[in-house]
Amino acid sequence: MKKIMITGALGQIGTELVVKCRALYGNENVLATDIRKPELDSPIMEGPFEILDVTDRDRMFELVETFKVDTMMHMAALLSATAEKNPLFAWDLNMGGLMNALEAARTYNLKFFTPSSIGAFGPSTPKVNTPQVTIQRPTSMYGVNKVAGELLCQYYFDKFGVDTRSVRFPGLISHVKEPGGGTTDYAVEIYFEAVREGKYTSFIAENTFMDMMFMDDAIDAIIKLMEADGVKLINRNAYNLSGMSIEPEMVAAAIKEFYPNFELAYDVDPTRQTIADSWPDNIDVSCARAEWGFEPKYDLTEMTKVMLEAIEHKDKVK
Ligand code: AKB
Repeated sequence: MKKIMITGALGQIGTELVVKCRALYGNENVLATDIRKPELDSPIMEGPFEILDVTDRDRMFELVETFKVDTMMHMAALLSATAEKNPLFAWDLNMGGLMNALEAARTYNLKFFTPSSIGAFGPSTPKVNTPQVTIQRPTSMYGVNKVAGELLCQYYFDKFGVDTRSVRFPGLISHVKEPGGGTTDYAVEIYFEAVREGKYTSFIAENTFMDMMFMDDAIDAIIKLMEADGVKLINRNAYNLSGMSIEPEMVAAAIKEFYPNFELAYDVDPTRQTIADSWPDNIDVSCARAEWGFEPKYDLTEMTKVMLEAIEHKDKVK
């Protein structure tokens, strides 16, 4: 990975992935792209940035050529709840963007990463210890996009020899950038509201278990997978990943260790609850561990401490 292009650079994952890649490979070697322009004081502006609508294939190819890209990390996508509100737009953006990025990878011989999700599973998938290879019949548009995306990536690997790699991300928890439009977003909002309001109303019901992971572990996993020996990657599209399986009461209990008066209430959103109910409670990550050494560092307690401290600090320097 010498010249990396990242799409969706201003998104929840992209924001931190750009910074980490620049620290590892050099500021000038990581081209950040997004449909929106970053704020002038954004860390994204510390290296090359270009506007890119991922559905514009000519512009994407032009940037790959001009920047002499050898690795594409395609992060631009709509998340599950937003996709469910506008399924046609989700199909056009999620699938159109992915096809363009895969075509760029085929044409210019790029190494390729794009994330799949626990959203690629559905109600008929085994809910507990969900295997790497199992039934994938999702019932959300986002899930349909993710399954199609996994298959497309595998197709480009088998048919054209493109070095595609992917992971099924769980909900990702970060204090740097809040997510937008995901089903797992409650697990981020709860920390911000705990610090700012001392209470939180969850749109996901009590006892709804979903897999989650701290963003640092997610970014490390992307780098580790991309640097791994390709010969060992049997399940390259896409690996189950998780750092913890949690439900709202567990997060509240962890927060109460630091904020004893924290209060959790519920006002369940039917759309997001239906999606959450269709996803696994916890997935089996043994293939990622065995094939490329996936090893998340953060559990709920450690993550809670870091999240609360970071948000407190952020608010103080504002
Ligand atoms: C979402 O909730 O849509 C995402 C995901 C699990 O893919 N965070």
